[in-house]
Amino acid sequence: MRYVRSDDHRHHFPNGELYGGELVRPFECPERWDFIVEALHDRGFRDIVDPLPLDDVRLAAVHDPDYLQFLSTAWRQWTDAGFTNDALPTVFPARGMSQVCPEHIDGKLGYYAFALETAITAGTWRAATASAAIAQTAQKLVTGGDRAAFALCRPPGHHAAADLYGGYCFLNNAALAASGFLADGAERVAILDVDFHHGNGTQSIFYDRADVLVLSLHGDPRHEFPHFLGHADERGRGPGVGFNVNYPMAPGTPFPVWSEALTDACRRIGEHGPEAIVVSLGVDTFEGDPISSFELRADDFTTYGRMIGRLGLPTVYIMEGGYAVEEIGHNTVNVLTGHLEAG
Ligand code: 5XA
Ligand code: ZN
Repeated sequence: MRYVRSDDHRHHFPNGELYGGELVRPFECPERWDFIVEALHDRGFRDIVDPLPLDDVRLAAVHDPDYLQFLSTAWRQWTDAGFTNDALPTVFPARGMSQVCPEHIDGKLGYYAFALETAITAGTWRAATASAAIAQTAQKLVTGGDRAAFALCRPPGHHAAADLYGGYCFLNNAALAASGFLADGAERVAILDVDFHHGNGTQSIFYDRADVLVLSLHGDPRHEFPHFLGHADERGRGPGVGFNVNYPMAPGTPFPVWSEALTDACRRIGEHGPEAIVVSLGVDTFEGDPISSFELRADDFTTYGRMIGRLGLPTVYIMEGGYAVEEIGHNTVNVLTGHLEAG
């Protein structure tokens, strides 16, 4: 399996993340990438592909133009306003307030952010666009005939909606890959999100559509981030009804329970009959993850990689979350290895 990566991710590393009322070192850190690369290399994944230039037209098919304009200029607007540290929102358009985008950057940050832990820095746009290009390139490899490819994206993407950022995500890499498959001729695609957190951005981008089946296995939003989306009764809208499937699970969920949900998701994917699948691969379901609460063990990642591989579909794996940094590489590569073992 070939994989796509770029050093440009290093341009995004905020000074702090707001967590538990404190500014802490961000959980989503560059070392995550280093540990994954090391594990890939150690276990024989040495076929590295550089990303192609980002296709702006396809980016604009997923994200609103005003949002892209904001993200690409946010840091400059922030420093023009006299600020020098990470750009963080302080005010949000909550219930009963105007939903019009303000002119001052302080207001704009709150307008486009849905969560406060995610800072924008001088290099955020560069890293986010490189990450998006990685996803697009991996999709191209699979459209071109590779059975599977791994997009080593950082920053991750599944929380980013058409015009919202948060949860460490700015551009929705999985949505870009899925819409790339469609643009290159596929009629049906599935996105399977196995990250611990609900992929609220991916859900919202495809919520009205029947051509992209979106399935997400995640911590119950009553207890877990992103809290305001990801319930089982969110099934899609209009022509999209039935094409969004959520599997919220309780804190402490062990692999036997989690894998039952995956079995059901795989069955639904088979029924949908997609020409390709995009896997939002977060390994923060691991029992040792510092910000998550499922109980998957290292070998479980291999087992579920096999389950996905048995679908026998062209597959792009897109890196999402995972914060047990020393184990992230091993767990990620276990999934990829399991997939290959399934043939
Ligand atoms: O998949 N999403 C994440 O891992 C980010 C969670 C951020 C929680 N503040
Ligand atoms: Zn996550």
